[in-house]
Amino acid sequence: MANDPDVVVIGAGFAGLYTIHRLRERGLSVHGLEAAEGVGGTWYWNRYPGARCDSESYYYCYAFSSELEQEWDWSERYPGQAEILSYLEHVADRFDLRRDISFSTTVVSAAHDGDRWVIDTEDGGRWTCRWLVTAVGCLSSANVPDIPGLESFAGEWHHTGQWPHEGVDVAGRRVGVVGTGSTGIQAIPVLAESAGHLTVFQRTANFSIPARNAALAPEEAAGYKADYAAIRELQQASTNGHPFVVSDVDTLALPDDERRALLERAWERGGLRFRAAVRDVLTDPAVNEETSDFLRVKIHETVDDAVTAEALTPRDHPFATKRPPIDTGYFETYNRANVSLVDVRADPIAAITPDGVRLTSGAEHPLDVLVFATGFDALSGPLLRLGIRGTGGQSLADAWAEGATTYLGLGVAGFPDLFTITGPGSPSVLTNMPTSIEQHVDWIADLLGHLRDHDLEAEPTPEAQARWAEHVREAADATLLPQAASSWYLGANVPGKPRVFLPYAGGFARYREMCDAEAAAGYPGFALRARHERASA
Ligand code: NA7
Repeated sequence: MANDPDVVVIGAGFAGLYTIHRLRERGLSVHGLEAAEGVGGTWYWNRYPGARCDSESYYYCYAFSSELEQEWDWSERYPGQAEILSYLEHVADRFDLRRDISFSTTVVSAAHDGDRWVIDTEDGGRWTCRWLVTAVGCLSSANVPDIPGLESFAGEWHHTGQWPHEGVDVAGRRVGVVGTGSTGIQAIPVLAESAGHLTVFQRTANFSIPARNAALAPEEAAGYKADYAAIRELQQASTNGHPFVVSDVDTLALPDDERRALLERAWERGGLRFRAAVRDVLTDPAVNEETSDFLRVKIHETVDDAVTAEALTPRDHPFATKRPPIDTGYFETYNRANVSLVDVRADPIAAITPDGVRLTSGAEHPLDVLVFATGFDALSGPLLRLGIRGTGGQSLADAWAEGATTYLGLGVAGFPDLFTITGPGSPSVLTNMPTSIEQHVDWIADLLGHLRDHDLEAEPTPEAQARWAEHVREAADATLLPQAASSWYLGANVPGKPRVFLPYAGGFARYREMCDAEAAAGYPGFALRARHERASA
């Protein structure tokens, strides 16, 4: 039947593309709905200057096809946005995925009618399916601050996650950037190179580690290709889905000079491996404080002006309790004559005027271009805007009024036959995303196979969901992560959003084992009902 596949998958980024491929292999009919004009998800939208992945290219990619691993050549240690987008376009073509995707198709509602999902799209289309899989990403709902007067701004403004395809001409112009998360830290050095003047509006000073990005030498790339079996094994056994192990050295037991040398070596190596080099950095306050201090000194050594250096030095949260950015020349950028820093925690933005930004003190900052690097309504935001309604017409927004809860991050009680790839309560943003995505999609594919073979529908039980929510909270509380009051992990960046720690902090390998155990035990956390029972009820 037209517009009635077995499965509708929303989104055509890393998650949606693999879902289509994997479910087809399972013999299911599947169709993708994608708001963008092309594939790519995050890498379709985030085209801001400097957009780059913080995972290394040789493992920020799919593992499901060894042919794909061997044929694709990455050019840099950290892949840039355009290169990742080309990779995903290649995957879409190579596995002939586009024929089952409707592009420029935005979902406005998805309701379970007791037997099937009915999905309506903005262009008036309607799709029905037995199983609905969301592949909408964790960071796809842009958070544009509600600042009075924005509509009056005479210049141009953009959120980094909705960057114009044709680019933005900043040459010689007065540019303002609001936000110093991973995105701002990537964009600021690149914008500073061509802007006439760049003003950074910083609310929270951030730690950042040098990425040490470089071209990937052919012999290094060949080495990874030869070693993929071992690399993938390491990823599967890891805490964060990265192919490196967390150090087992007890840093506090080391003499001062050796401890210092360990941190210096990690700093020189750079990237997210820095965190893995320091055991217990996220669980032991003393280890964290030592590491945070090391990084604070680095900022003061890098930034010439002492007042600016201190303003850039984070003192309100332990290192890595907010997502730790990695950078190329971020702190150095503040030594340029055309860059200035404004502390908007001390003097908050009061309004946007036709000319620029006005602070609470009355200070004016005239601008031609205003860039919001202000992040996303993370994890739950992309799901809530789909207008999902489950049993009895209950909306997902109502179900999550006190905060997003799921079972394993994969499904929600009251929403039968809905599966959420990298949903709230899964390791997701604390891991290398393609690794978590493949694990989720494979698990969902197995469950759908089981449901099809036995003509069942599935929905998490409220009890299993409550237990999982408690476990997610405990896993976060066992770390220092909840100490960052302004973290988007907690929903703190979006006014009015319930404060619930959203990702699962218990580690990827442990999580994968729990998912496998759930499947091996016959899915005890799910109510599995014969479909005819509901139909005749
Ligand atoms: P983030 O990490 O949420 O960073 C957003 C930044 O914007 C952060 O510095 C915020 O300060 C700041 N912000 C947000 N709203 C405001 C307002 N109203 N006024 C001033 N400053 C504001 O988003 P990113 O895009 O950088 O990174 C998201 C993830 O994408 C990243 O971690 C990677 O996983 C990829 P705050 O810290 O909230 O005080």
